[in-house]
Amino acid sequence: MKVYFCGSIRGGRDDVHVYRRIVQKLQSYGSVLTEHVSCSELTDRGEDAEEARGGDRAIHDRDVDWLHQADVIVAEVTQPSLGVGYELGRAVDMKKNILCLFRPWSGRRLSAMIRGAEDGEMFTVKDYTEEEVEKVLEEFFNNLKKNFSK
Ligand code: 6IA
Repeated sequence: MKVYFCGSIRGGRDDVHVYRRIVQKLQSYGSVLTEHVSCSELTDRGEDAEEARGGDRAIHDRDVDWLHQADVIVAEVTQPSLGVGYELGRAVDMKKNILCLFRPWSGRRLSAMIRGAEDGEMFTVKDYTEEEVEKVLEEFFNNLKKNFSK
């Protein structure tokens, strides 16, 4: 299974430790195409090898290509990010299976365009605390596997 993980980069890197935990768990289900999103060395500043390799156009085109390849999209949406919102919009259009993870204890309110996209089928929004992240992912992937085998 190919998993595309979305997390904030230029939107701010405060939650990178949570992204790391999510990606580690996701790797037990398949290959994570966007493992770099969880790397603490990747900053929101831009002095980054990715830029040297072709800039924002190359990043965008490669990520959209990976979105097409992905079987499932998992996004941590607590830290607002234009890039994550864009990826989710594109993924909905591609009719991908999507899980959005949000931590209400952050004091933030999730965008209505994400919360309101929940459809009980392909687009799931799950409120969670950091401590329960592995359990939440287990539940989601167990259900997903059941539906895949139908
Ligand atoms: O708007 P944001 O930067 O917060 O968007 C983050 C989302 O866009 C992530 O889920 C990534 O999949 C994607 N994305 C944004 N920037 C990059 C990137 N390098 N490499 C890969 N995916 C990206 C940019 C590094 C930059 C700080 C030079």
